[in-house]
Amino acid sequence: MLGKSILFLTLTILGALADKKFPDTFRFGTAGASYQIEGGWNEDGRGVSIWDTFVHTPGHVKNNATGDVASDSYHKYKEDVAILADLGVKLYRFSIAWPRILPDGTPYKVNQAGIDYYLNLIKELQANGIEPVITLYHWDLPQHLEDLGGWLNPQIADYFGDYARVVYKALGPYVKYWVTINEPGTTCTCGYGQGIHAPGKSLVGDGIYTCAYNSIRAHAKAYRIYEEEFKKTQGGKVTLNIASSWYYPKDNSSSLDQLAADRTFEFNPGLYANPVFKGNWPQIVIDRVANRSKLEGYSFSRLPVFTQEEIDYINGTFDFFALNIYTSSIVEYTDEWPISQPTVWLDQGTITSVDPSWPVSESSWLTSDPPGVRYLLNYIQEKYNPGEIIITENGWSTVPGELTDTSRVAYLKGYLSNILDAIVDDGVNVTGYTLWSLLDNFEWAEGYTQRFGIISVDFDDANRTRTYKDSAKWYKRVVEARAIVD
Ligand code: GBH
Repeated sequence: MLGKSILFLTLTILGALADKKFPDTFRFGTAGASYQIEGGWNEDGRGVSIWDTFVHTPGHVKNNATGDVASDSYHKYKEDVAILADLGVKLYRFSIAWPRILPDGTPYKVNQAGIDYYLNLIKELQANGIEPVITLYHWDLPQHLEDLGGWLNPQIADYFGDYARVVYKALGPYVKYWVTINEPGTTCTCGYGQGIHAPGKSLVGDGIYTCAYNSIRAHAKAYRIYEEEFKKTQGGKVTLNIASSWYYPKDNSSSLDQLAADRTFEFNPGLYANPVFKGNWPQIVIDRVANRSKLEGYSFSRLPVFTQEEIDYINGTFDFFALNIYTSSIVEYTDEWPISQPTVWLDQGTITSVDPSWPVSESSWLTSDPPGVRYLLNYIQEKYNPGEIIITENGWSTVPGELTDTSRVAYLKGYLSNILDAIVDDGVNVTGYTLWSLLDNFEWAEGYTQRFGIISVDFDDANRTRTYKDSAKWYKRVVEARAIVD
């Protein structure tokens, strides 16, 4: 009798699970980025980017791999779109290579061949009922602009604005979703802080903040240009995207750990989200950097000060929240670190770790904690009230050649079902999800040692043959059912 009722209960719960559907307002998709997939690095008038320079200098990337050919999507985009169509997805997020459009980054010379490539890609997508979500900047800065100081040069905001205008003009009639800058936090931390990404600068005490300041100003410029010159006729939406983990306090009952978790949020996603969604840097960041700068002997704060005019110009430059979420982190309070060589991590002043029970991917930084995404979505909705949230990246890395990618399916199943709960049970307005990534691709400093694709790419084959992994077959069924399937 008991056995029967348990069976009945189980079936009822399973039935309810299968009934839980992603609403019509929600669209599935996949994502990628120009330098990671295109190749064709010196074809048809494309200029040189900081990643070309970085990878062509030995010692920067595992096995000295390059994106010269990458997944060859510059030539194989039609095949890629056919895969997207087969998967049944409705969104495809890709980025524009700035030096393909403006070879040296400046608008005096527009490379029509570059524009045509993206026009053709968009045409192919739309013929298959797939909507483009376009990132203007996913890290391939024209080398000429880096020679001028890159993201440390305040004028980068004007250069970026001019570039954005050229792209809006050429592609805007066909595009409704724009992301200005992909994860400025990663550019600033990895490119101008740790030096592990192009342009390879290690400026951990101040360069990261200068880069953050200029990235936010550049984003705002591109947003305002769209708003003033294109929005009325093109009717699209613009935002920047922000990578965030979910931050748990180490001890739930410790208010100091809770304080530390909040502070870690503000020093990472908050540094970029606050100026755009609320106005100015997070106060806790302003206070802490000013205080430590003073103790270090500075007469000013290492965190650049926004003028009131800048605060007003930047505040509100979003039409939705674009979130990249991969993992969670556990945060512990600690006493103030002693004064020594300044770094943003000393400014933050917390201890972070991961739970040993969380599955670890091929990339050691990436562990799986599915409930984290539900907490984070609720937190973002509440804190920033963005109206609409699109998850522009979420994914998992496995070893090269693995087609039976059980760990990726487990990861995606966990994250997607928590996203579904956030939408259905908590009422968070998530309208899209572009899984990272469609294809195996050039994973930055890791080269080709880690594979994020749901489609495998054979990088030893000149043809860059594409093969479905189990996760792609699974995702296709999810998209079709609009529900979590086994
Ligand atoms: C995304 O960043 C990127 O937008 C995308 O291009 C990339 O392919 C994808 O992730 C997968 O990595 O080496 O320990 O210092 C996600 C945020 C920030 C996570 C940099 C990895 C380096 C960690 N990433 N971080 S470590």
